[in-house]
Amino acid sequence: MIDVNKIRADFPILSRKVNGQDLVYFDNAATSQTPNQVIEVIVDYYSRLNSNIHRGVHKLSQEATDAYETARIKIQKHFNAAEPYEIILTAGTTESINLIASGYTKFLNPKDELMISAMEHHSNIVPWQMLCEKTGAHLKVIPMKLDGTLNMEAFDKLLNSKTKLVFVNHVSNALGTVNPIKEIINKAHGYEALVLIDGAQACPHIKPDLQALDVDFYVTSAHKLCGPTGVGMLYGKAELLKELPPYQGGGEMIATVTFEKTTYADLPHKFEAGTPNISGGIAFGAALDYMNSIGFDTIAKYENELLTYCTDALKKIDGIKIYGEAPDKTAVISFNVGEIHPYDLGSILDQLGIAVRTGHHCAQPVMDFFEIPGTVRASFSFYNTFEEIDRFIAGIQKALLMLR
Ligand code: C6P
Repeated sequence: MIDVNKIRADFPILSRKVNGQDLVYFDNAATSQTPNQVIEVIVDYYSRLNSNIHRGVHKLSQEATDAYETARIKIQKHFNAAEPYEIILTAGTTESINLIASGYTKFLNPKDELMISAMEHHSNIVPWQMLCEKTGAHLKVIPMKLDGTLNMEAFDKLLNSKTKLVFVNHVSNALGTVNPIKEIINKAHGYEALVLIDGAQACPHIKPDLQALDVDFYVTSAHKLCGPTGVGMLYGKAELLKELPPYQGGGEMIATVTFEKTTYADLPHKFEAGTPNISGGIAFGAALDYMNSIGFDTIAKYENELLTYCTDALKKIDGIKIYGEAPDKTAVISFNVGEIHPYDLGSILDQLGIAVRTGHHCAQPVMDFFEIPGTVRASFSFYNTFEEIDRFIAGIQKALLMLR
């Protein structure tokens, strides 16, 4: 059982007022809020440890390095990666994907095919289009169905011996659909294709076991799971990461440098050029500790209750259309009411202190599929309450009186 009042006390932002009202924060899929336990780690870092890592003989540098590398081990253990050096700390999901896309430039040719799904975030579309432009490889798209699930029969037909890489999100940010990634990975491996899973929207709700999944690459951002912005993870199987060239050149990623030749550092440092987001990495570890102290099963169960409660209430509203009704969904509801523009509804909700996201959610192909300009998206976290959903529903009713 979740003690939501106790949990809410950990999040200072949840007690602030917005437009004179108590904040209702339903934009968790864009970024989650940060508990004191994570904020304190960042303050502690700048108050006690601030120094550069992996470089200094002095005490501060050693302590900061220890804290950073301890965080890497926490991340490794959380995701059940085989080795800490399979965890590359990046600026987030977007950078992790670009790192892989840049690395595969030298391995692809015009005969090769890459595959994405129809429900990807732009971060898992554009880097692959850029890679295809550079290499002449072809990008294929796994279509989706009207309920917001992937068309797996079409996936089976698209897969072939030319398929080299498959990129699919674990959970769709626009629809909340949980995709059958284990099945996708197994089928792709049957054709010796590698799989990258975009876990940005899954990790706040699901604890993936990367070795059990046998996934080749898995990426996520700390800010979606109670951590800070500007830090995230690229997991890759060691043998795959070793054969990829570095993404950026600079300090920390080298073994030796002369004007004639540079040799590169071992994993993970080969992919971590320059001074990283040190406090962010340490706080990423603290955020995982925090979420694990509540427990991912507890989180998923409670969020699912919020999702069902809100979906049932929304369905009673005249003219509502919910996009994405997959049987397996995280706590995300995308919807429109009649012809009302999502921006208008979102703006009135904001006046009432209720934060939702409106627009295409960086997933324009999903909007094109449903032939709409955008949706209103409410996304819940384990610190949200049923009372907040009641206020949200009342807010929509009030907005409809003004807009209809
Ligand atoms: N989606 C949303 O409101 P970054 O910005 O690198 O931390 O994450 C990018 C990203 C990649 N994949 C998926 C599935 C995502 O949902 C996101 C971020 C936010 O839906 C902000 S656009």
